[in-house]
Amino acid sequence: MMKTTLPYRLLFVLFWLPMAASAQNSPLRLWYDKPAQQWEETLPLGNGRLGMMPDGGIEKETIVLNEITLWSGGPQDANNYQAAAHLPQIRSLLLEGKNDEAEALVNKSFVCTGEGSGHGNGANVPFGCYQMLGDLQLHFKYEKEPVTSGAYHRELSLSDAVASCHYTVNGVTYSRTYFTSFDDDVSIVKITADKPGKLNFRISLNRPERFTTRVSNGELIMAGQLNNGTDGNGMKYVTRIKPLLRGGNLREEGNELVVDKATEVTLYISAGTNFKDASYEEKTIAILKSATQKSFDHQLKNHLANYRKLFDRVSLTLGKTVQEKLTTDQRLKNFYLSPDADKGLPVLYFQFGRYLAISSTRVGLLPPNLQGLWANQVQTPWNGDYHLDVNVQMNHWILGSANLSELSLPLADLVRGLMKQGEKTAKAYYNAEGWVAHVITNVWGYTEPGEDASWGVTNSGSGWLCNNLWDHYAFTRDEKYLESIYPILKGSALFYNSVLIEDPKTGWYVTAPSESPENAFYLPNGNHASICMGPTIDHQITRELFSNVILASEILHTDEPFREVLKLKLKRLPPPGRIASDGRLMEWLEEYKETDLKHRHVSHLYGLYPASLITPDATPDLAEACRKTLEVRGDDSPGWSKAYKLLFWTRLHNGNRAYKLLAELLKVTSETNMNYGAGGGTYNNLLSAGSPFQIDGNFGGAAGIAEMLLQSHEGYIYLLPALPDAWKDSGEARGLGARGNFTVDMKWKDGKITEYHIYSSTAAMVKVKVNGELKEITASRTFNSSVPTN
Ligand code: FUC
Repeated sequence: MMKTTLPYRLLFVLFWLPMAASAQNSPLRLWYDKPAQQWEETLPLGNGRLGMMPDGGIEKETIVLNEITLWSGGPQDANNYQAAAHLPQIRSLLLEGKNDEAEALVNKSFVCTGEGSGHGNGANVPFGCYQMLGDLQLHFKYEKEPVTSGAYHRELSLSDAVASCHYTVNGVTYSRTYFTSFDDDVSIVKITADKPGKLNFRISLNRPERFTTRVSNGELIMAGQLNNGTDGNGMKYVTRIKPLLRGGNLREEGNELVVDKATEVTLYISAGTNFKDASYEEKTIAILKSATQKSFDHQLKNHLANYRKLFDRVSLTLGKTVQEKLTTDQRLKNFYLSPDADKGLPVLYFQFGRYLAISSTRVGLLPPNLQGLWANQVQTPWNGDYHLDVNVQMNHWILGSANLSELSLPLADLVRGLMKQGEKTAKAYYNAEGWVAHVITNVWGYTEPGEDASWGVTNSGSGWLCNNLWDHYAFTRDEKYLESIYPILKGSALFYNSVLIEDPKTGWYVTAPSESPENAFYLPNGNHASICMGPTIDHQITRELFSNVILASEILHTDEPFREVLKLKLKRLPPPGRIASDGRLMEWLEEYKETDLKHRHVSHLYGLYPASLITPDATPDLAEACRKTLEVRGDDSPGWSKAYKLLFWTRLHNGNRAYKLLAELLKVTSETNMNYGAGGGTYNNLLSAGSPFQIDGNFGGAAGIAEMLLQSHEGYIYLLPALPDAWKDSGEARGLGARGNFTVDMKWKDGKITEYHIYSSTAAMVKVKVNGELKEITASRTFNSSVPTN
């Protein structure tokens, strides 16, 4: 007999239909009417391991390929085991206010041995760098001099994680479809002509160095070994390309494959490295075999299903826009001039952030690096590494609210991998317990200070990472996970517990030596220095870490004695913030004058974001000092810094200023030179510019948009805490994540919430601030609130 009652889930769907219909996103796509003119206009595709960026060229297409594990360098021990012997003297100099002399001594005796990061050019030193895998080049031959007609169209669909381009040459319409499959672990490019036999092209593979190519059995293979910085025998890699043809012939010519007179060609790209995987070569063969045995449609169907499981969790609409009829580069140009006219671009940018997160990391693999997964150079900027003084952390700030929290697990794995070396570093430099990492790390587990005191000795990198790891627990309340990261957090707390020294002037426990990331200050004698005692960020991070470890040990019923030690230490840390005579928040223990008033790092506001030590409600004076600090620092800076400032303003509940920062972040640029100052923005492909391209700005900016709509760091869920005037008319968000394992749907009109639903599979009661009123309600049981996107 047929059941007449509707299942529970379906009932919910019906109930939500009116809301779902209005929540339909406008097409979530980036699109252009010409091929990319520079790499920063090409479209990023990735499945968390393999990446590709096609430029859509008509006569020659270059597709930059990536593999997230491809690093030069190798494991090393760059600890200076004599460093700890100099620690007492460095500390005495700091206590005497002789920071310049302390810094000289740090440079001499307290940095790493060897070349460290190679001053950011570490490709050929043991630190190594993340590198591009290769350039896949397709040279198209048209029968006559190519004459284009009709429109050229190139796009990236965020709903599908598929890119495509179409154009017409000599009356034949050519189409290409590209995706990095979330089914079989291959990249795929399908090329078709709408008339039989009109595809003629050569396929070649290369990279700037360290490669050989060969063709064999209809496959093009590139292989090589990178430099490990010692004996030259570093990481090995292989890339295989197999074209499958409909019509026409495939020939081998030298080190290239040639397609003659085909109607459709599908290129399957399989690649791997021997990073933690001795059988990588066989795997690339097996994966290629599996992919080529499946039909293209089947592969695409599985790809879409797997990708959408993550992507479709959240939808957002901020109002109507006609701007999506324009190309994305034109929209970007317009947005800075009149952001209110395009309410769809922030939605696209937010969803692009979520797309980039899903595409650039994968559970069981590596977190996104400075460029996520995408690099077009051998010597990537700053080695494409993991910077621990804001950048890798910022890469993860979006995950909780974007309902993608599990994508922070690769960071937990990376951090776990730092502990062993970090324990050696803690002993070598500080004779301390626990583990530490400083400003930079790589896939090889680097924890030592960098090679220069001006930036390399910040020792809060590891504590900051731990606070990121905690955030995944805060969002999910997954106790198994908490148990798994507890040793990491405890090891980090052990380190800070054993290195803190008493500042005789105040009696507070502080770090020494350390620095406020990359910033410098003047001493009374006119010299400047970076090395200091107790920078604000260090004790904010330490406070947060100790509090988290105390809570974790209570939840896990463990380590009571250590918990008590930390509780006592907490009482002796400097307060979360102190206000200088000019009303700004103090960046250092002393009221130093910074050498650069507009410095890109605003590290001392860590307590405002990502931490919740400073809030307008609980600490209004400190919040006001943060506001003044931000005014003096100014808005113009590299992309990531603009994104950070956007986030700060959301926490100050100033939606309009956050919105202004969003427009700043989305200011179009094509600049690629390395920049530390003003002028960051966004490239035509929506990737963030420092410049050069750095993905942190994308993730930070997307996190900022979420934080304008929902915050959950104060023990309750705050709906619309920083809504800019421009978005007040109406809007709707579905599926946003909130701390406490909650999922939130909401709808607003004229700046007021008109409907909201909070779901949870574990928690029943939830506090929510809605339209100015704080109340406690019962959360519904979990419901997958994804809506179809078009
Ligand atoms: C930090 C920043 C720089 C750059 C680098 C990768 O050091 O100060 O601006 O983003 O990371």
